[in-house]
Amino acid sequence: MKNTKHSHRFWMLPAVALLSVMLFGCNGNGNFSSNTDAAQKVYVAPGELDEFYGFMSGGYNGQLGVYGIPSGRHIFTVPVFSQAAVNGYGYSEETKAMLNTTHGFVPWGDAHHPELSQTNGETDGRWIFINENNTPRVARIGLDEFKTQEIIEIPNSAGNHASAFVTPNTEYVSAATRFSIPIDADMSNMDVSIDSYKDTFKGTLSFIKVSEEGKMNIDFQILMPGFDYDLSHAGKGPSDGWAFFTSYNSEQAHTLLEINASKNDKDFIAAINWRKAAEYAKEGKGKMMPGKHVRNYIDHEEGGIAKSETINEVRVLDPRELDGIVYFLPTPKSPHGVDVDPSGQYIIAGGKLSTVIPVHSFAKMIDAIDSEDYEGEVMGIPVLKYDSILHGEVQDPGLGPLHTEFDGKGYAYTTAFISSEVVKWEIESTQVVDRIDTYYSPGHLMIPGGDSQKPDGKYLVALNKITKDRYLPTGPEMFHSAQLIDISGDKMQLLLDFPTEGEPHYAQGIAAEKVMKRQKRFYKLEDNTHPYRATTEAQTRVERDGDEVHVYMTTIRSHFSPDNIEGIKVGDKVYFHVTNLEQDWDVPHGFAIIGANNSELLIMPGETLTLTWEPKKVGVFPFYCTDFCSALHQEMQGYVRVSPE
Ligand code: CUK
Ligand code: CUA
Repeated sequence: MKNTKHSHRFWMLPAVALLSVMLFGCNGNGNFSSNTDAAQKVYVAPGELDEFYGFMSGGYNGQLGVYGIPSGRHIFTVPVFSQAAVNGYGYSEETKAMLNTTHGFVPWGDAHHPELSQTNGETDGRWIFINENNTPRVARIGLDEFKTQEIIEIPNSAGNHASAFVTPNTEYVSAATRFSIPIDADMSNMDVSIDSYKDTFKGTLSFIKVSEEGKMNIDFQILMPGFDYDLSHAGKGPSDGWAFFTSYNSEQAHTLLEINASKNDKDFIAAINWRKAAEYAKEGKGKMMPGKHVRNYIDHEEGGIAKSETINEVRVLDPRELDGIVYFLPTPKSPHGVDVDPSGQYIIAGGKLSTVIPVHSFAKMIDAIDSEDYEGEVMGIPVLKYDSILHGEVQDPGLGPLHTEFDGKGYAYTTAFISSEVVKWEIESTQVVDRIDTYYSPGHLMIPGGDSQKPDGKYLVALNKITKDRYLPTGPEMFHSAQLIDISGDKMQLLLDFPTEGEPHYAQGIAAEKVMKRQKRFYKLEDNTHPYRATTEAQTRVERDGDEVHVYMTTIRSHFSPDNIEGIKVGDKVYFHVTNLEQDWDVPHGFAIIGANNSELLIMPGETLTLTWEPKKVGVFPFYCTDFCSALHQEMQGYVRVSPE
C-alpha cells in the first residue's frame, strides 16, 4: 500500500523536485533532505561510540535487545524470559531457577515494555525493568552487568501487559491483568463457567515495591471490575503519587464472536492514587488473600546462583471498601496507550479506534474529585465526567493512534498504526504541527527519556510492526523494522532504518554515559563465593558422590584444568563447574562437550558456571572452548573417559 502511495506522490512532483529526489532521495514525507545529511547524522565512525543506549523489548523472543543510537547497531542481547543459547542462561545450573514459576519451568516468554529506573523523574541508569506478558512476571536487569538479576511473578493475573512502568523515584513498578480472571471472595476458585464472566471475572492492578537494592515484592493489588487492563503510566510532578491504567472491554464480553468488545462509545482510564493505596497497605487495610507466586533472584552472596522463593499471599485492596484510591476517566473507544507528559499535567490516551486523541487535565481531574462531580459509578468506583476533565482533543491525529512520547519542549509525538505515521502535536494547544510517514504501521515509539520528566528530545525511534520491502527479503519471516527520526528541528526528518530482533513493543533510551560509568568489566576472583569454585588450578579436582560427579574445573588462556578426566561411568550425572580465572575485560571462555545434552557455557572472567552432562555411551569424549580467546584457542581442549556402568 505504501509503495503505491509513494510512487503516486513521485509522479506528482514537479521536474525540479523530481531531479532532487533522484539525486538525494526522498524521506517519504515530502520533506526532502539529502541522504548525505541523514547519513552524517547517524554515522558513528569506527572506534567511536554511540551517544545513547537504546533498549528494545524482544517481544516474542522474551529478551531485551541493546542498540546504539543513532547508529542503529545491535550491540547486545540480555537474556531475560527465554533460555538463551548464547551463554547458557536458563540452562546453566546457576541461572535455571530464574525461569521458575507457579506453572513450573517456563523456557520462553513474551516481553513487552522495558522501563529504566528513575530518580527524581529522570532515568538514572541503575536498572531496567521489563514485563512478561504471557506468564505474568516482571524482571529487573542490572545495568552494571547487563544481566537479569530478579524476576517476580504476578499472582491473580493473566496477561501482564500494563507493565513495567515505574514511579518517579522507582518506588513502584506497575502491573495489571490484561485478561479478567475468575476471582471469588477469597480468590481461590478458578473453576467456573466462562459464561459466568460478568459475575465472577475481575481485574487486578498490582504495585510492586522496589527496595533501595532493587528487591521487588508485591506490596498490594487493587481489585477492579472485570475489564481488560492494557497499559499504565505513572504520574509525575503535580501528578506524582498517581498512576493511570487504560482499560477496554468495559462491556465485559468474553468471546469476540459477539464482536461487542468495542460497542461502548467510551471505555475508561483508571486513575489510581497509589500513594494513598500504599498508606492503606501500610496500615494493614485490605485483606491478605491467596496469591501464590514465585520470586527468582540471583544470590550474590552465594556464588551468583539463582534461587527461587514461593510467596503464598498478597494484600488486596477493594476500592468498594477503601475510599479515594480509584477513579474512572471516560476515554473514547478502547484506549490502548496512556502517557503522562513531562510536566505531569496531562494524561494522554491512544484510543486505537477513536478519531481524536483525548488529553485529560490532571488539575481538572482533581477538581472534579474534590467537588464529587461524578457521572455515576461502576462497581463502587466513581466515574468522572468526560467534559469536566478534558484539556482538549487532538483532531486529525491519524488513524489508529496508539502511543505517545514527549520531547520536553512542549510537543507530543503519537504513532498512528493504521495510517502509518508519527504525528507531532503541541500539548498546550492540541494542534497538530507536523507528521511523517513510517514504514510500516508503528506500534510504540521511543524518545530517549521521552516518558520521564527529562526527555532528551533529539531522536525518535518508531517501532514498526510491518517490514515487507524495507530490507533484503529473508523469506516469510523478517525482522521488525525500526526507524530513527531526527526531532531536533521543527520538521521531523527520517534518518535511518534498522532491523530489530523479535518484536520490540516498547523501548527505552538513555544517554550512554549514565550507563557506562556503572560498568563491571569482570568479576573479581576474590569475590567469587560460588560453592563449587576453584579459584586456582591447585583447587581443581574431581569428586564423586554416588552417581553424581563434580568436576571443579578452571579455564585460562589457553588450557582447562583438569583436561583429562577418567572414572566417569554411563549413568553418571556429571557437573562441570567451570571457573574462568581470567582477570581482564572481555576474555570469556566457552565450554562444550560432545553430546552436550543440556547446553554449552560461556563463562565471564572471575565467574563460575555449571554444565550438567549425562553421558549415554561408553567412549572417550572431547571437550573444548567455544570462544576464540587467544592464538592458542584451538588448543583449549580435553578428554573425558566414560566407562560402562
Ligand atoms: S503494546 Cu505492542 S503496540 Cu504490548 Cu505496548 Cu502497544
Ligand atoms: Cu578459551 Cu577459546
